[in-house]
Amino acid sequence: MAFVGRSNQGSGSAVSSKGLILVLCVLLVAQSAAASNIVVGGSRGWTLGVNYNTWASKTTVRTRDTLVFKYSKLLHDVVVVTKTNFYNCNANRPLAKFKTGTDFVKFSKPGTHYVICGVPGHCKAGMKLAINVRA
Ligand SMILES: [Cu+2]
Repeated sequence: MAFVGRSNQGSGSAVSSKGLILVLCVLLVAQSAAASNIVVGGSRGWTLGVNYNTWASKTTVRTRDTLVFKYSKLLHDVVVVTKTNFYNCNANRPLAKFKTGTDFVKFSKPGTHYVICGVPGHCKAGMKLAINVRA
């Protein structure tokens, strides 16, 4: 009697292990296909003193993802610009502009997109992000 009891218990836990592995596989597939909110600069956010070239080189962004710019709206803003205006740090002709302090920016076209801070001096000091967005 005692032996039969253990045997049943053993086969029961083997079934739930397989079930667990199946659930984990489904979760991994779902996660890789899902859209993500990606916080620019990670825990540092959008601010002075962060190297956004380094951050961008370590970050994969896809067209389904949303970039989140987190910053103090008293100190900074977010200006989407052309390539030329990016290299010149010219925020006068924005393609888009945000200033809430938590801005959600989605680039629906693949390619390199350019974002700078429009506060005078900040772009030249390094608050500029060129991000390659993949399809
Ligand atoms: Cu700024």
